[in-house]
Amino acid sequence: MDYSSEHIDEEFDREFSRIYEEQTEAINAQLDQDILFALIGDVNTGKSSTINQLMGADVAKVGASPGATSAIDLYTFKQHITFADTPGLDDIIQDHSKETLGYYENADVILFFLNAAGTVFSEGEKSIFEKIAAVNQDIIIVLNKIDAAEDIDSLKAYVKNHTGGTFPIVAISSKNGTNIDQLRHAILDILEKKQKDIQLAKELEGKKAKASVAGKWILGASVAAAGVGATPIPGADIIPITSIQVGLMVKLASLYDQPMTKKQAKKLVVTTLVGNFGQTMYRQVTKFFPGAAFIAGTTIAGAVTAAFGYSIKYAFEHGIDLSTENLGGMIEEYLGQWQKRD
Ligand SMILES: Nc1nc2c(ncn2[C@@H]2O[C@H](COP(=O)(O)OP(=O)(O)OP(=O)(O)O)[C@@H](O)[C@H]2O)c(=O)[nH]1
Ligand SMILES: [Mg+2]
Repeated sequence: MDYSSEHIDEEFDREFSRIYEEQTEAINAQLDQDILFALIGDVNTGKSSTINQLMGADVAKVGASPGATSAIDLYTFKQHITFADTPGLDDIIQDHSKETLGYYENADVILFFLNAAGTVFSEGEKSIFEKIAAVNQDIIIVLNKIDAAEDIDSLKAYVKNHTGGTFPIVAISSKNGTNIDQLRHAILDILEKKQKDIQLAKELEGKKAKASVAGKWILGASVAAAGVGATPIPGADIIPITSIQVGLMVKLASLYDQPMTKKQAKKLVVTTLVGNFGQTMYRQVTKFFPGAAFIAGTTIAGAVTAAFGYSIKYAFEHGIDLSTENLGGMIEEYLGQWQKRD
């Protein structure tokens, strides 16, 4: 069988163009967006350590008291992302200024920090939480320093009971990085609703942070493709799956700052759809997909989409040329492992 696009009919061509342009526009629309985070929490709860872990870069000073007269410190990271940091709860309590409240109202995401190794959800924390929740509901409760605390489940249950049970609570250690991925994913969930998630993802530094976002997107696309329920064979059902795969591909290209032309995108999707990979050069490679989890109980459409996503991620991470041969070979290898799974 032939990979080239000449063999795919005009209707697919038209639909592909429409999907590619729609997805590309949706991503480009995000790239001038500003993102405002508000960090709230008592002194030493690990606010600065957490945002440094989150972004994979030194955004804020750890352990140093800024000593500014204002209750709010602003850190801007790479032009579009701003962290409004409050150096302590006392400052918030004393400062009733409109300006401070404005930051809480306008924040895209509020990270409300609690120290698992201290008094969790004190009276002061409770009253500030309520004031903030009254103006902005996009709050993630960050229970930090779990490396230095015990019975984290009870602490989480306690916080949940006292906050109405509707806010995500993420237990982390910003000292050793435990569950930072989970926190990043909770943030992306909120930003996705505001169409700002790709903007944040693009600004993340470091392989690990980018890989965690890529993994989230690949899983989401794979679950969505499995939901479509079609097999990846050219026919009437390929359009929704193509749409999912093109969306995933342009997002990954944006995340890894790689060019992705319409022509290349089409070739790669067609390769995946035709499914005749016929390459054996990757067969010898053992553990080709470290960290590529197989999605339990997925359909072939889900598995192919996962294979597609993990292969593109792998190519971008390792500077491998995304030719149809390379992509086909990697997908085949992944699917071979998937078929042999338990
Ligand atoms: N054990 C433990 N210590 C932590 C953790 N996160 C931060 N710390 C320590 O707690 C202290 C305060 O950390 P920061 O990140 O500066 O906390 P902050 O909330 O930004 O502090 P202020 O800006 O002064 O309000 C530092 O000594 C950190 O090393 C953690 O997860 N576990
Ligand atoms: Mg700080």
